[in-house]
Amino acid sequence: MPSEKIHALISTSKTVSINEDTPNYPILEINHPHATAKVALHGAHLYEWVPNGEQAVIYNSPDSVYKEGKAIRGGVPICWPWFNAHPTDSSLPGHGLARNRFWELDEISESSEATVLTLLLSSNPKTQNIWPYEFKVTTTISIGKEADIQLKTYNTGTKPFTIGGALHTYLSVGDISAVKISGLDGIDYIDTVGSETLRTQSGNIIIDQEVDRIYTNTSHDIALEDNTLGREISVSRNGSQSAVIWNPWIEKAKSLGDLPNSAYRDFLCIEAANARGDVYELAPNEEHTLGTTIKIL
Ligand code: TA6
Repeated sequence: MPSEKIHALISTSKTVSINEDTPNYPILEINHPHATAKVALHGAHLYEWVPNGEQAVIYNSPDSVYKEGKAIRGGVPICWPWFNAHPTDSSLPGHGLARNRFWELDEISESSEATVLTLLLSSNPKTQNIWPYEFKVTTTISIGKEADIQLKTYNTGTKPFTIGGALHTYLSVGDISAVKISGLDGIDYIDTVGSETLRTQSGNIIIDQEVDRIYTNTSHDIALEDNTLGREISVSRNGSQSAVIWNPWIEKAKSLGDLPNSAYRDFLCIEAANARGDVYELAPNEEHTLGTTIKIL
Protein backbone atom coordinates (compact mmCIF):
# COMPACT_ATOMS: atom_id res chain seq x y z
CA MET A 1 0.00 0.00 0.00
CA PRO A 2 1.27 3.53 -0.73
CA SER A 3 3.19 5.05 2.15
CA GLU A 4 2.01 8.02 4.18
CA LYS A 5 4.72 9.94 2.35
CA ILE A 6 3.03 9.37 -1.01
CA HIS A 7 -0.29 10.58 0.28
CA ALA A 8 1.38 13.61 1.87
CA LEU A 9 3.17 14.49 -1.41
CA ILE A 10 -0.01 14.08 -3.43
CA SER A 11 -2.15 16.03 -0.97
CA THR A 12 -0.20 19.19 -1.78
CA SER A 13 0.02 18.48 -5.54
CA LYS A 14 -2.07 20.34 -8.12
CA THR A 15 -1.49 17.89 -10.99
CA VAL A 16 -0.90 14.43 -9.48
CA SER A 17 -3.49 12.03 -8.09
CA ILE A 18 -3.33 8.39 -7.07
CA ASN A 19 -5.51 5.67 -8.57
CA GLU A 20 -5.85 2.47 -6.58
CA ASP A 21 -8.60 0.82 -8.62
CA THR A 22 -6.35 -2.21 -9.04
CA PRO A 23 -5.81 -3.49 -5.51
CA ASN A 24 -2.20 -3.17 -4.29
CA TYR A 25 -1.12 -1.64 -7.60
CA PRO A 26 -1.08 2.16 -7.23
CA ILE A 27 -1.03 4.33 -10.32
CA LEU A 28 0.04 7.99 -10.30
CA GLU A 29 -2.11 10.03 -12.69
CA ILE A 30 -0.76 13.33 -14.00
CA ASN A 31 -3.10 16.01 -15.28
CA HIS A 32 -0.94 18.91 -16.48
CA PRO A 33 -2.15 21.67 -18.83
CA HIS A 34 0.36 20.41 -21.42
CA ALA A 35 -0.29 16.64 -21.12
CA THR A 36 -1.77 13.74 -19.20
CA ALA A 37 0.21 10.69 -18.14
CA LYS A 38 0.09 7.56 -16.00
CA VAL A 39 2.97 6.13 -13.98
CA ALA A 40 2.81 2.84 -12.10
CA LEU A 41 4.77 2.74 -8.84
CA HIS A 42 5.56 -0.79 -10.00
CA GLY A 43 8.71 -0.47 -12.03
CA ALA A 44 8.56 3.37 -11.92
CA HIS A 45 6.76 2.67 -15.17
CA LEU A 46 5.50 5.52 -17.34
CA TYR A 47 2.89 3.80 -19.51
CA GLU A 48 0.74 6.59 -20.86
CA TRP A 49 1.65 10.05 -22.16
CA VAL A 50 -0.83 12.13 -24.15
CA PRO A 51 0.35 15.65 -24.99
CA ASN A 52 -2.50 18.17 -25.17
CA GLY A 53 -4.23 17.98 -28.56
CA GLU A 54 -2.22 14.95 -29.66
CA GLN A 55 -2.87 11.21 -29.90
CA ALA A 56 -1.11 8.99 -27.33
CA VAL A 57 2.65 8.90 -27.99
CA ILE A 58 3.49 6.02 -25.68
CA TYR A 59 2.05 2.57 -26.58
CA ASN A 60 0.52 0.30 -23.95
CA SER A 61 -0.80 -3.16 -24.79
CA PRO A 62 -4.53 -3.68 -24.09
CA ASP A 63 -3.43 -7.04 -22.63
CA SER A 64 -0.85 -5.59 -20.22
CA VAL A 65 -0.73 -7.30 -16.82
CA TYR A 66 -0.87 -5.10 -13.69
CA LYS A 67 0.58 -7.23 -10.93
CA GLU A 68 3.74 -7.41 -8.91
CA GLY A 69 6.59 -9.19 -10.63
CA LYS A 70 5.46 -8.64 -14.24
CA ALA A 71 6.35 -5.55 -16.28
CA ILE A 72 3.59 -3.73 -18.16
CA ARG A 73 3.83 -4.54 -21.89
CA GLY A 74 4.39 -1.05 -23.17
CA GLY A 75 5.26 2.36 -21.82
CA VAL A 76 8.90 2.82 -20.83
CA PRO A 77 10.09 -0.25 -18.90
CA ILE A 78 13.15 0.52 -16.77
CA CYS A 79 15.61 -2.19 -17.77
CA TRP A 80 18.33 -2.15 -15.09
CA PRO A 81 21.04 -3.12 -14.04
CA TRP A 82 21.42 -5.12 -17.25
CA PHE A 83 19.88 -5.16 -20.72
CA ASN A 84 18.13 -8.32 -21.99
CA ALA A 85 19.72 -11.54 -20.66
CA HIS A 86 22.22 -11.20 -17.80
CA PRO A 87 25.68 -11.45 -19.38
CA THR A 88 26.79 -14.46 -17.34
CA ASP A 89 23.79 -15.90 -15.48
CA SER A 90 20.79 -16.83 -17.65
CA SER A 91 18.78 -17.78 -14.55
CA LEU A 92 18.46 -14.08 -13.65
CA PRO A 93 15.41 -12.10 -14.89
CA GLY A 94 15.67 -10.67 -18.40
CA HIS A 95 16.16 -6.89 -18.39
CA GLY A 96 17.16 -6.87 -14.75
CA LEU A 97 15.34 -6.36 -11.47
CA ALA A 98 14.06 -2.76 -11.55
CA ARG A 99 10.98 -3.14 -13.77
CA ASN A 100 9.33 -5.95 -11.81
CA ARG A 101 9.09 -4.51 -8.28
CA PHE A 102 7.53 -1.53 -6.53
CA TRP A 103 9.38 1.77 -6.24
CA GLU A 104 8.71 4.60 -3.79
CA LEU A 105 7.57 8.10 -4.75
CA ASP A 106 10.28 10.43 -3.44
CA GLU A 107 9.39 13.86 -4.83
CA ILE A 108 6.88 15.81 -6.91
CA SER A 109 7.75 19.14 -8.47
CA GLU A 110 5.36 21.15 -10.62
CA SER A 111 5.67 24.15 -12.89
CA SER A 112 3.78 25.73 -15.78
CA GLU A 113 6.03 23.71 -18.09
CA ALA A 114 5.92 20.22 -16.56
CA THR A 115 5.10 17.91 -13.69
CA VAL A 116 8.17 16.01 -12.48
CA LEU A 117 8.02 12.81 -10.42
CA THR A 118 11.09 11.29 -8.79
CA LEU A 119 10.80 7.63 -7.83
CA LEU A 120 13.30 5.69 -5.77
CA LEU A 121 14.48 2.09 -5.47
CA SER A 122 17.12 1.19 -2.89
CA SER A 123 18.89 -2.14 -2.49
CA ASN A 124 17.37 -4.50 0.04
CA PRO A 125 17.72 -8.19 0.95
CA LYS A 126 15.44 -9.23 -1.95
CA THR A 127 17.41 -7.28 -4.55
CA GLN A 128 20.71 -8.38 -3.04
CA ASN A 129 19.60 -11.99 -3.44
CA ILE A 130 19.40 -11.31 -7.17
CA TRP A 131 22.30 -8.83 -7.52
CA PRO A 132 24.67 -8.69 -4.53
CA TYR A 133 25.34 -4.97 -4.41
CA GLU A 134 24.18 -1.86 -2.50
CA PHE A 135 22.64 0.86 -4.63
CA LYS A 136 20.16 3.69 -4.83
CA VAL A 137 18.51 4.26 -8.20
CA THR A 138 16.12 7.08 -9.03
CA THR A 139 13.85 7.54 -12.03
CA THR A 140 12.89 11.15 -12.69
CA ILE A 141 9.95 11.47 -15.07
CA SER A 142 9.12 14.91 -16.49
CA ILE A 143 5.75 15.26 -18.21
CA GLY A 144 4.80 18.29 -20.32
CA LYS A 145 4.98 19.03 -24.04
CA GLU A 146 7.89 16.56 -23.96
CA ALA A 147 8.45 13.43 -21.89
CA ASP A 148 11.85 13.11 -20.26
CA ILE A 149 13.10 10.19 -18.19
CA GLN A 150 16.38 10.17 -16.28
CA LEU A 151 17.59 6.97 -14.58
CA LYS A 152 20.36 7.72 -12.09
CA THR A 153 22.36 4.95 -10.40
CA TYR A 154 24.36 5.57 -7.22
CA ASN A 155 26.82 3.00 -5.88
CA THR A 156 26.15 3.25 -2.14
CA GLY A 157 28.19 0.19 -1.24
CA THR A 158 31.85 -0.65 -0.74
CA LYS A 159 32.32 -2.77 -3.91
CA PRO A 160 32.47 -1.59 -7.52
CA PHE A 161 29.68 -2.84 -9.79
CA THR A 162 28.93 -2.73 -13.51
CA ILE A 163 25.59 -1.54 -14.85
CA GLY A 164 23.86 -1.67 -18.20
CA GLY A 165 20.19 -1.33 -19.07
CA ALA A 166 17.74 0.57 -21.25
CA LEU A 167 14.79 2.93 -21.18
CA HIS A 168 12.74 0.55 -23.30
CA THR A 169 10.34 3.05 -24.89
CA TYR A 170 7.29 1.71 -26.77
CA LEU A 171 6.04 4.34 -29.24
CA SER A 172 2.51 4.23 -30.67
CA VAL A 173 2.35 4.22 -34.48
CA GLY A 174 -0.62 4.45 -36.86
CA ASP A 175 0.61 1.40 -38.78
CA ILE A 176 4.11 -0.10 -38.64
CA SER A 177 4.14 -0.52 -42.44
CA ALA A 178 4.05 3.28 -42.88
CA VAL A 179 6.84 4.38 -40.57
CA LYS A 180 10.43 5.40 -41.32
CA ILE A 181 13.23 5.66 -38.74
CA SER A 182 16.12 8.03 -39.40
CA GLY A 183 19.28 9.07 -37.57
CA LEU A 184 21.18 5.79 -37.69
CA ASP A 185 22.49 5.84 -41.27
CA GLY A 186 26.06 4.47 -41.41
CA ILE A 187 25.92 3.19 -37.80
CA ASP A 188 27.03 -0.39 -37.04
CA TYR A 189 24.51 -2.61 -35.33
CA ILE A 190 24.19 -6.10 -33.89
CA ASP A 191 21.30 -7.85 -35.62
CA THR A 192 20.04 -10.26 -32.94
CA VAL A 193 17.31 -11.86 -35.06
CA GLY A 194 18.47 -15.41 -35.82
CA SER A 195 22.22 -15.85 -35.45
CA GLU A 196 23.78 -12.61 -34.31
CA THR A 197 25.29 -10.65 -37.19
CA LEU A 198 27.20 -7.37 -37.24
CA ARG A 199 25.84 -5.07 -39.95
CA THR A 200 25.96 -1.38 -40.92
CA GLN A 201 22.80 0.66 -41.34
CA SER A 202 22.26 1.97 -44.84
CA GLY A 203 19.79 4.84 -45.02
CA ASN A 204 16.53 4.88 -43.09
CA ILE A 205 14.98 1.88 -41.34
CA ILE A 206 11.65 0.46 -42.42
CA ILE A 207 9.89 -2.34 -40.55
CA ASP A 208 8.78 -5.24 -42.76
CA GLN A 209 10.00 -8.15 -40.61
CA GLU A 210 11.06 -8.84 -37.01
CA VAL A 211 13.60 -6.18 -36.09
CA ASP A 212 15.76 -6.50 -32.97
CA ARG A 213 18.91 -4.44 -33.36
CA ILE A 214 21.49 -2.92 -31.01
CA TYR A 215 23.06 0.13 -32.67
CA THR A 216 26.50 0.80 -31.22
CA ASN A 217 28.76 3.80 -30.64
CA THR A 218 26.08 6.35 -31.40
CA SER A 219 24.52 9.19 -29.43
CA HIS A 220 22.54 10.51 -32.41
CA ASP A 221 18.91 11.57 -32.02
CA ILE A 222 16.53 9.08 -33.68
CA ALA A 223 13.41 10.22 -35.52
CA LEU A 224 10.27 8.20 -36.21
CA GLU A 225 8.22 9.45 -39.17
CA ASP A 226 4.64 8.18 -38.91
CA ASN A 227 2.94 8.62 -42.27
CA THR A 228 -0.39 7.31 -40.98
CA LEU A 229 -0.71 9.71 -38.06
CA GLY A 230 1.12 12.44 -40.00
CA ARG A 231 3.64 13.19 -37.24
CA GLU A 232 7.32 12.87 -36.46
CA ILE A 233 8.61 11.86 -33.04
CA SER A 234 12.18 12.42 -31.87
CA VAL A 235 13.97 10.23 -29.31
CA SER A 236 17.15 11.74 -27.89
CA ARG A 237 19.48 10.05 -25.40
CA ASN A 238 22.02 10.97 -22.76
CA GLY A 239 24.46 8.68 -20.99
CA SER A 240 23.91 6.21 -23.80
CA GLN A 241 26.11 5.14 -26.68
CA SER A 242 23.80 2.31 -27.81
CA ALA A 243 20.24 2.37 -29.12
CA VAL A 244 17.83 -0.52 -29.60
CA ILE A 245 15.20 -0.74 -32.32
CA TRP A 246 12.64 -3.50 -31.77
CA ASN A 247 9.45 -4.72 -33.35
CA PRO A 248 8.41 -8.35 -32.74
CA TRP A 249 6.57 -8.69 -36.08
CA ILE A 250 4.02 -11.47 -36.60
CA GLU A 251 5.43 -14.67 -35.08
CA LYS A 252 7.07 -13.17 -31.98
CA ALA A 253 3.94 -11.09 -31.31
CA LYS A 254 1.94 -14.35 -31.25
CA SER A 255 4.35 -15.71 -28.61
CA LEU A 256 3.77 -12.79 -26.23
CA GLY A 257 0.77 -13.52 -24.02
CA ASP A 258 0.33 -9.86 -23.03
CA LEU A 259 0.17 -8.53 -26.60
CA PRO A 260 -2.69 -9.05 -29.10
CA ASN A 261 -1.45 -10.98 -32.16
CA SER A 262 -2.03 -8.03 -34.49
CA ALA A 263 -0.53 -5.42 -32.17
CA TYR A 264 2.91 -5.61 -33.76
CA ARG A 265 1.39 -3.13 -36.24
CA ASP A 266 0.73 -0.58 -33.48
CA PHE A 267 4.14 0.16 -31.94
CA LEU A 268 7.87 0.43 -32.35
CA CYS A 269 10.48 0.42 -29.56
CA ILE A 270 13.24 3.04 -29.78
CA GLU A 271 15.35 2.52 -26.69
CA ALA A 272 18.03 4.64 -25.03
CA ALA A 273 20.35 1.83 -23.94
CA ASN A 274 23.52 0.88 -22.16
CA ALA A 275 23.78 -2.44 -23.99
CA ARG A 276 26.58 -4.92 -24.72
CA GLY A 277 29.91 -3.00 -24.47
CA ASP A 278 28.15 0.25 -23.51
CA VAL A 279 28.18 -0.53 -19.77
CA TYR A 280 29.53 1.44 -16.81
CA GLU A 281 31.66 0.29 -13.88
CA LEU A 282 30.82 2.42 -10.85
CA ALA A 283 33.21 2.54 -7.92
CA PRO A 284 31.73 3.21 -4.45
CA ASN A 285 30.07 6.67 -4.40
CA GLU A 286 30.16 6.97 -8.20
CA GLU A 287 26.99 7.51 -10.25
CA HIS A 288 25.72 7.22 -13.83
CA THR A 289 22.65 8.68 -15.51
CA LEU A 290 20.90 7.18 -18.53
CA GLY A 291 18.24 9.43 -20.01
CA THR A 292 15.85 9.88 -22.90
CA THR A 293 13.68 12.73 -24.15
CA ILE A 294 10.67 12.03 -26.37
CA LYS A 295 9.05 14.85 -28.30
CA ILE A 296 6.74 15.50 -31.20
CA LEU A 297 8.62 17.56 -33.78
O1 TA6 B 1 14.71 -4.50 -26.48
C1 TA6 B 1 14.44 -5.58 -27.33
C2 TA6 B 1 14.29 -6.84 -26.49
O2 TA6 B 1 15.48 -7.16 -25.83
C3 TA6 B 1 13.80 -7.96 -27.41
O3 TA6 B 1 14.80 -8.94 -27.58
C4 TA6 B 1 12.54 -8.48 -26.70
O4 TA6 B 1 12.87 -9.54 -25.82
C5 TA6 B 1 12.07 -7.22 -25.98
O5 TA6 B 1 13.28 -6.65 -25.48
C6 TA6 B 1 11.00 -7.43 -24.93
O6 TA6 B 1 11.51 -8.11 -23.82
P1 TA6 B 1 10.47 -8.53 -22.65
O7 TA6 B 1 11.32 -9.23 -21.62
O8 TA6 B 1 9.85 -7.27 -22.13
O9 TA6 B 1 9.43 -9.40 -23.31
